[in-house]
Amino acid sequence: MPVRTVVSFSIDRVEILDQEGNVDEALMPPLTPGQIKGLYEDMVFTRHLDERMFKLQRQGRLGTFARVTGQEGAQIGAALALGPDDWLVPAFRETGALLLRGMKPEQLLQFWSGDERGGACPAGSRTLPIAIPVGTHMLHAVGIAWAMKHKGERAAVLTIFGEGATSEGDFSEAMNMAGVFQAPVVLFCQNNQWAISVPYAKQTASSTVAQKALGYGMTGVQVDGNDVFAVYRVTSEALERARKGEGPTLIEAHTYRVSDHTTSDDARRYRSDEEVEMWRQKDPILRLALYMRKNGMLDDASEAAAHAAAEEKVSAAVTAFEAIPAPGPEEIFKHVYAEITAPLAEQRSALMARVEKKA
Ligand SMILES: Cc1ncc(C[n+]2csc(CCOP(=O)(O)OP(=O)(O)O)c2C)c(N)n1
Repeated sequence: MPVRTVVSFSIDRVEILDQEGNVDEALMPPLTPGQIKGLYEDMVFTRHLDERMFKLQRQGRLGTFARVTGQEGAQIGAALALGPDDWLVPAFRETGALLLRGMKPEQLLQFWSGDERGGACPAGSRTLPIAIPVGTHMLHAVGIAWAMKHKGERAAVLTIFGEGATSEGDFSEAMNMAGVFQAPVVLFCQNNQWAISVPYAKQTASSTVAQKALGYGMTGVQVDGNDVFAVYRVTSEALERARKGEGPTLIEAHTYRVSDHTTSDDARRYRSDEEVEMWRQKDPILRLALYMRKNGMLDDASEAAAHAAAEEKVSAAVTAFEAIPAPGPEEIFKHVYAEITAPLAEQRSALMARVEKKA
């Protein structure tokens, strides 16, 4: 019998906005100038907050956190595609997406200062808390999506994770469940090239993350993650397919982690300055600003005003964060179980007795 090809595949990569600020008009999503301005302001604010958080951490006023500089286009473009009935299930590097979902910046600062009360879901928004364990939340996302399918809700789930998370067993389980049960979920991988010090080439032998979708019977697409228009378009289309019952999608947003992995890392020990500089040229905010300038939406004065407004908003958030009264020691027993277990209740009593004795 002759050998036949039973499957062959190709993966699309979507790009709309280039490094010079030009767009492919045929693919440009229908965003108004007001929406584009809003998008720009959100990205600028996220960058300013990230930079201030870094300074606060170095001053000992904030704990270890994962920076987002360079990834604003990917996560804000994706979150912008969510509707009010959709869910966001984030990992730990999603500052921009969380802000877009209504999380107050002071609450984010509270979380990264180690105060668990800051981990609460933003009120009125279908958004799960930050997930520090790599990859576990992808399963929660598929579970929510599957439940929504059972309930007949016309909404979808967006979950964001890094390419390192695709090496976890959880990724395979989530992808398999999503494919088999046609769950209305969009699995959004921010492939930022590095999982701490592990480069993409040592993470997987697959030439793209997107092609992994095919093994699970779902659509896979790669997008330029530093092109906010392309990310918004691809994510909007994937979410709409999911809402219509047309199944899940794996999106690979090709981007770069410009900063260290976290404030506890020094990326200069494992990657070159040239590589970082090359990606700085692809900066998502710079690119959007060039487009806006070409189209009469931005000039020197409005650019400076946007940065000044962002800085002011950041300062207000820091003031609000530092005015939050510190949590009491009993707080460490909360936020894990809805009802405290007997052994934990015993430990809490013992701790509180010691605290009172010392006081
Ligand atoms: C289950 C688990 N294993 C290990 C870690 C330690 N850890 C934190 S982030 C990280 C790398 C994650 O890389 P990636 O998924 O690509 O996301 P990125 O940090 O690049 O955004 C590791 C190994 C963890 N938090 N959870």
